Amino acid sequence: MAYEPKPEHKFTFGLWTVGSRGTDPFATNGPTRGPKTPAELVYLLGEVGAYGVNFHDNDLIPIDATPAEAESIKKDFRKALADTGLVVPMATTNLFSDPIFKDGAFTSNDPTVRAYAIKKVLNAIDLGVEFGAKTYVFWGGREGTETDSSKSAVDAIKRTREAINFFCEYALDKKYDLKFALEAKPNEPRGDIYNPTTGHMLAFIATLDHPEMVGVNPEVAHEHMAGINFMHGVAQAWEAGKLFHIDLNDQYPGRYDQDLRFGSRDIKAAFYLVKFLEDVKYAGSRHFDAHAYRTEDYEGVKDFARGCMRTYLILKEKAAQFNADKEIQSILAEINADDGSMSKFFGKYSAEKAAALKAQPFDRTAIAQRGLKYERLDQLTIDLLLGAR
Ligand code: GLT
Ligand code: MN
Ligand code: MN
Repeated sequence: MAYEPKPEHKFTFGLWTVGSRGTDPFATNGPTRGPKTPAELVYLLGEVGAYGVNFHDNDLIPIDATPAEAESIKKDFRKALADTGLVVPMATTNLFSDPIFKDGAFTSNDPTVRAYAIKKVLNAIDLGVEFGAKTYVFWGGREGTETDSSKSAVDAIKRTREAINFFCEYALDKKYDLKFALEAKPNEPRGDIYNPTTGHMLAFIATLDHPEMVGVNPEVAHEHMAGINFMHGVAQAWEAGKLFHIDLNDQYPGRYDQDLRFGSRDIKAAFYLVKFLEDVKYAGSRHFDAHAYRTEDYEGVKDFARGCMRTYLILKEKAAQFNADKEIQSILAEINADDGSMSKFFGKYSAEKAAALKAQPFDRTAIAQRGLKYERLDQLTIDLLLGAR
């Protein structure tokens, strides 16, 4: 079967993604899909061919479950994993749904909220590790403000740093084989969220006690909400050795957080992203953090999940086609031509090099007049994506 998902593709979904019941802030009379248990969602993911399933603590165990209820849910979930062969590569904590987090978790002004949040994460880490998670995500959905009269933005960063440092030490103390991935978002549900982009997160990570344990989990929609080029941020994270996880979906800029099916809005951006991940041989999960339209029943949810994986695989094939296309590659070779005459000016600084460079004449006008063939290159890419090539 063409574009069939296989375990080696590492396609994963969150319980909260295929488990989304088609609600939104205006759906006050209720969702359009009935509830499914975590185990039922694992069977659904097994049916569509996913490799793994990720969860928040409370996707699996409701926040007010009794210990006996928790045990029985875990038992059913474990059986579903064994029956389907699905794995749990990533886990995370819900620090945003409960009203206690209305003004943040790690960044709340209330020390009892901050302490509760840290306790909740410690338990959630144990739960994730129990099911084999090797990556632990932090998305600070409520870590922000509507009014900046309320909080110190510097204290917010300091408190977040202290919390992440604490979790790193906890994982080391427990000898967990775990790394952490920080996920940025500019706004929603808060008016503004701290550390709003992947770039902010990368800068923040460098200030931690154990920066080697912490990377990023960039999400397509979140960077598109910020109006920036997602692939560029992913490339920067990759180059810094910090691309620990990735959340794939889609999003129209300037709108609410849509979490659309991967590649359903900006095919060109999705293509460059898949091409990047495949070219650099990114080995982590391809996690789809998206959900089906409110219009769908669970058959539609399967269509949605299959569609995410299918589009990824089609774009992967297109990336290979791009790399093998003689005309595209000859333009790229021409653009990147280098006769070596400038090599003596690059690399490590020396006083001689600087002096030689200052003495070197450049025909600025002639250089600027050279056409770069990017129109042709882009149209060839469009032809390829539209199947006209
Ligand atoms: C929530 C959010 C996502 C995060 C999840 C992890 S939860 O659905 O919209 O972007 O990745 O906490
Ligand atoms: Mn996400
Ligand atoms: Mn999102």
